[in-house]
Amino acid sequence: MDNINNIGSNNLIKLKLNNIKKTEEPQQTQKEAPKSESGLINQFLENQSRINKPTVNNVQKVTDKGSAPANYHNNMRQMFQNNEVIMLGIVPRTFTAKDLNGDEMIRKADGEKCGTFLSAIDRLDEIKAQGFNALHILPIHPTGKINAMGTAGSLYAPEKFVTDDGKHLAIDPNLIDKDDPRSPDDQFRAFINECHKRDIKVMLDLPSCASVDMYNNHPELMAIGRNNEAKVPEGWTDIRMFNPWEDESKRTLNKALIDMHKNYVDACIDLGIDGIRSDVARAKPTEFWDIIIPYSHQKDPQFAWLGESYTYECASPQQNMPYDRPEDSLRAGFDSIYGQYHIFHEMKNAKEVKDYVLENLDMSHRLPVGKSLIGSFTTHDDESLMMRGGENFCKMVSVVQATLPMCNPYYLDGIQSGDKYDYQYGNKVVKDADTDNGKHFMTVHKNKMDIFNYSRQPGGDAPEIGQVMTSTFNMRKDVNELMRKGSFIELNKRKDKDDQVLTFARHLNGQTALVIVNLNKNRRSAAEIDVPGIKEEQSMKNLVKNYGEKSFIQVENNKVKVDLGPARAHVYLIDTPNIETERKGHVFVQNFTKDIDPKNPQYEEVKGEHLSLKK
Ligand SMILES: [Ca+2]
Repeated sequence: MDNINNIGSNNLIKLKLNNIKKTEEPQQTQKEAPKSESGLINQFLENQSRINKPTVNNVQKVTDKGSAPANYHNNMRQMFQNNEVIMLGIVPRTFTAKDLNGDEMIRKADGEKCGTFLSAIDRLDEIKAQGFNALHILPIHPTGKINAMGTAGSLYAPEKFVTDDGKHLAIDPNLIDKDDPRSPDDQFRAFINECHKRDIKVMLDLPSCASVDMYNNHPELMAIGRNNEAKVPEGWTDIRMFNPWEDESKRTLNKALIDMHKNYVDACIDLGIDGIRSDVARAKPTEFWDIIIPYSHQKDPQFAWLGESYTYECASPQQNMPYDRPEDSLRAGFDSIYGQYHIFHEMKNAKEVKDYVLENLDMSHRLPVGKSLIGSFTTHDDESLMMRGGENFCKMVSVVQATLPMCNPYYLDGIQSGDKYDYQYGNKVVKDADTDNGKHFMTVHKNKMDIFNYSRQPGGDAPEIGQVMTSTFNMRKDVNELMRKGSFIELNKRKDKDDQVLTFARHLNGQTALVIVNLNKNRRSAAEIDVPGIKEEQSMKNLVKNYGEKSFIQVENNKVKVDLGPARAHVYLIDTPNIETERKGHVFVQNFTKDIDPKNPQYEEVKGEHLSLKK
């Protein structure tokens, strides 16, 4: 644990507080050797031994690398239903890119290589040791060259989705190692197999639109406006909308587009892919997903679906793009959606965060069991979390997304060490490019992960973010199902006039975690929190790694007084077995029990013994 006090000795608050013996480890004699601690230590040692151990591949014959794992079976849907997914978003062409001259771009002329499926295997032990159990692989298709963004073309402007015979995924040739005799399918499959050997699930990104090249080659798939014009999603000149309809007035679907997506699903399942992340799910109607998702389940009942669907996207309508309907997406078969955590940094106070959590829990009771969100705090469509509050803010978000109900933690590669996605080549003109835009312009979106160019491997210079992150993942394992299935309990607080202290408890089977977060990135925040049942002398086990400016936490009977460092977040295991009874009316649960027919959703209040729903 990092208990270094960073506050200067002239800090009067600190001196005053020190005088009354407050500490970050709440006062307690560490008399018991808590099981949780030994669990954490064991996990740490296990991780270390995993890192230090020569990888299995070193002693295997070369040909074993990429071989199929024994007895693998997909359970990714179930993982979403249990909030078990811990996901990392990666771009294969940058994931292991080798930038030799430090200009952050990859140029073949400089002897540099972008990442391939086979080279990506080299980072899987690192990803596993960090605690991830699933990858979101951003699109892997060859990119269109007409109107292309960047020198490599946008990942979301595919030239094709499947090969011309419809039997295989169309794979970007840059991701294939030309010195390896295996076919593109077999190289991708080797990577997937190596993920599965490490219990890492593989979810592939299905783009929502086509490149201009594809639009020209496949008019039967494409949306055409009243005046015979292409439909272009606002702000994206390099892509074109598909036409999901044969006849929209009769709600009959475009068979050619359905067939292409069925082929896509078949090819994914054939490769061993565990699920699909559907880009801009609302670009197709729910009737479309109502066919494609059940189709996938005929072949693999555990094939998982993550929809890029937001709660309030309709607040900012986009030309040529239908409104977002997250509940309908979940009803149509998506297991999980993005939700709204990408605007977490704009939420002004604890009430806004809590209201959003309760809104989702409430929604879950109108849906089949176990529908969830991912912790979409930073995705490739957003600025780096580093720009939204810096290193300690990233760490705070790690703790928040590991403790919120209904939330499967999600990271974008590079955030683990604080990548600002600030590329020195950004928006400059270069001489050589794969694209046909005539400008060779290295488009980047400021402080967003580069999805347009051959770019360096993601990563920053703040590795401590990853340490805090991994400690939160270990915590989730260590407290069994508490963070995944426990109730969410609102707590009363006082003396926090700007409402900057987000605090709640999670409870399951007699086990309680107390979560205390200072949402303020720049200032300390203090509060008195009512925690019914907590005792002055009781043990409070710190569950996540400390960081940043020190907090002071004092436990009294039924009360915890806190003075928190900027962006500090704490999680303590406490002994309050009756907290749900004592907070009756303020206890909320996700729907894990009542399966609601998605075709005939009816809201019914759940009247559990100690549970109540927000009305
Ligand atoms: Ca370079």
